Amino acid sequence: MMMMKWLYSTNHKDIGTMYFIFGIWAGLVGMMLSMLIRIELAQPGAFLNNDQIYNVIVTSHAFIMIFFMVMPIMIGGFGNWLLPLMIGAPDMAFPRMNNMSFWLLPPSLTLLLMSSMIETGAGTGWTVYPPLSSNIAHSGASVDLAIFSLHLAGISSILGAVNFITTVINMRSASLTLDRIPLFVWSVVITAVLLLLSLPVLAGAITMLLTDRNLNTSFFDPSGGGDPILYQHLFWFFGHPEVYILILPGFGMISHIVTQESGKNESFGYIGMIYAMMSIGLLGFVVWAHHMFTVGMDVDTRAYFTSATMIIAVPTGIKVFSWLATMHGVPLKSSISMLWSYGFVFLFTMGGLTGIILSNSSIDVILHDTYYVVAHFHYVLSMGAVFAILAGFIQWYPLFTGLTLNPVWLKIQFLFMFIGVNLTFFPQHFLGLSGFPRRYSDYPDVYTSWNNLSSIGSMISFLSVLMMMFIIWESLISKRLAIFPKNNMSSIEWFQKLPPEEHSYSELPLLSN
Ligand code: HAS
Ligand code: CU
Repeated sequence: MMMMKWLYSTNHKDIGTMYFIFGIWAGLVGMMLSMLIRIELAQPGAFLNNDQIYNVIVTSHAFIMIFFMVMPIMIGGFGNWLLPLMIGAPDMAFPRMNNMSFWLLPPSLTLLLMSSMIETGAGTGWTVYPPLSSNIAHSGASVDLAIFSLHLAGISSILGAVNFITTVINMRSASLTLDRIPLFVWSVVITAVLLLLSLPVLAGAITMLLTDRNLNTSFFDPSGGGDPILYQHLFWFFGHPEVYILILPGFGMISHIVTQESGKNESFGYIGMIYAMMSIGLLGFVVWAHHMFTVGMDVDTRAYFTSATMIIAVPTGIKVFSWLATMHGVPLKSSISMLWSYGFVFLFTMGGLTGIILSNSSIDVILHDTYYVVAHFHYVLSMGAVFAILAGFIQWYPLFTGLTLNPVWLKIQFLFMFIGVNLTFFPQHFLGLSGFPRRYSDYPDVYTSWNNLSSIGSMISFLSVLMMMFIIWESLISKRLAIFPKNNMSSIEWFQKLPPEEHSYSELPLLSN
């Protein structure tokens, strides 16, 4: 039965495909929520007329984009599809656990959506800080459902992480020594280690919050000897590694695409790239309090977290300059996946530089909880992570489907999205610098112009996403088969003609680095 094929699937490609479909659907929901945010903020005065609802929308937007769009697509979609192929493994190490990782996500997303539909919703922000998230400011079951949602998503990711790590350790072909494993595979393994070490801490924090809310513990309640700052430490010990979880697989994909499209055999500084990702992963665990500079931290602790954070610019710089060096010396190529890669390198670096500015504790005391932070993380996410996803999707679409996308339309779509996201998020730097706070639904007149421009930008990005959906739909109905230049065959012919033992994916020009 057709339904059983998907429900019971143990095949890494089918599971990868399900992750893509799930992630794209969640991405559309997340985008709708973001449009509501930009409509509310397009001009002074109320649109929703309810600040709690506004905050619920902001909270679900973040949760959905992080846990149900970027992570499922990057790790679940690209990881499942590409990682076994790139290491010559027949499938993942634990195929049935792989099925469970995926199927935990729909119930998790359902719980999150339900939390918004009952009572007042969880208007806590994705950080879920007490006392706002405690049972006085958020009575009712909404926050509890959001916590359960995170529990399930966390279990899904931990199982996935175990699976990827085991697969790469046990199932790679004998010739793949550690210094030959493709960079995308390295990036997923490092991401998996980060997940494995950070998610249990989040699980602990939200479970303590759950018992504070329902069982009269007081981990985070000073009236019972607890401390709300403890929650912030636990959350950010997870939260900072999480932001690298969101970008590292993208780093891996960009390395492959840049190398491939520049016609080189390997990435510039391949070994350095591995050490850079390992350093970013390691350092990511010792910088968490740069999110908490305003809690009343002593000056030495501030100095430490500022310096440790800034050091991450070194390995990240190694990555940026290695991508540039990989592109160096050959004529600039304007294939679509390469356009997204140029965009990625440029705009991710912009977002990284504003991160360095925020890492200065004395500056952060001014900018914390303003739109400057919002601008920073949308440059590294909406233009870093999302650009990497689009680059990868376009690069490997022929492998996934055997079909081709219309390159002319894709180029126009890239232009729309490039203009849209920059128009949306660049003005947010100015808003932040002039003191416009995050998570507020209204503002005085002075902030109107930049907010209005930002909302117009978001409409342009919205249009570009509609264009992308049309381009994919057009490709699926017109069924133009992809031709692999090496043997001049379509992917279907290629599979049919070769005996299975010769299905070596290194034959595929699309994967050959
Ligand atoms: Fe960040 C807040 C600092 C990278 C995501 N970040 C966030 C939030 C998110 C996020 C989601 O220190 C908000 C969380 C919330 O809801 O409150 N971030 C950094 C730094 C880096 C960084 C230093 N962030 C990321 C990535 C993300 C991400 C990657 C997701 C994909 N971030 C912060 C800080 C806050 C913060 C503060 C808290 C703000 C607040 O008040 O709440 C680095 O990893 C970036 C390294 C990359 C580069 C660019 C390439 C490097 C080159 C080398 C030369 C550059 C040098 C620097 C030597 C630096 C090219 C020179 C400096 C100049 C300014 C010229
Ligand atoms: Cu951080």
